Amino acid sequence: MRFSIITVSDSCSNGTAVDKSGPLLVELIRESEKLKEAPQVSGPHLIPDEKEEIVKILRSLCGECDVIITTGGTGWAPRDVTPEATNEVIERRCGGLETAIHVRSLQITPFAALSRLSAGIFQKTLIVNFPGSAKAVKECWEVLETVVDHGVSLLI
Ligand code: MTE
Ligand code: CU1
Repeated sequence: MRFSIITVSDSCSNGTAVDKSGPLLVELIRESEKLKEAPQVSGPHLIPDEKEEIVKILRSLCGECDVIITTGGTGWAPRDVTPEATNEVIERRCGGLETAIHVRSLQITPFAALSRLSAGIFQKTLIVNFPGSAKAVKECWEVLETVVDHGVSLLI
């Protein structure tokens, strides 16, 4: 399975903060013991919180990977637009996956209610938004890693 990781963050993309979540997610995927086959992982690609830039990179990565995971930009701040960009690209919403992530996350923190994360399919590629913190990335990956092999096998 081919994964691409996108970190959506103004401060990380302009160099005023260091991206921790993107590299952590790459490592979690590479070291996953639940995936049936060794994954290929590209990224993290660093993108500012600009809807058109997010749409552009999502469209360009779709042809070349099975799963795109974004981290960041899912909250309530005015510049949090990752779900809107994702919704512009996807053809079919994966509401069950969104719910699974939310249910698990809410067992850990009530602040999970503040994420507007989206998940859906464009052609044969799954796109999933995770929140931006390293903690959230780890928790959300634990949900996705359990179902992603079976899910992606259905896309082909
Ligand atoms: N989900 C999980 N599993 N764990 C978390 O710590 N943090 C929440 C929420 N979802 C969190 C979580 C918080 S505090 C916010 S503000 C939102 O995700 C949005 O985060 P984002 O703007 O970085 O995407
Ligand atoms: Cu928060």
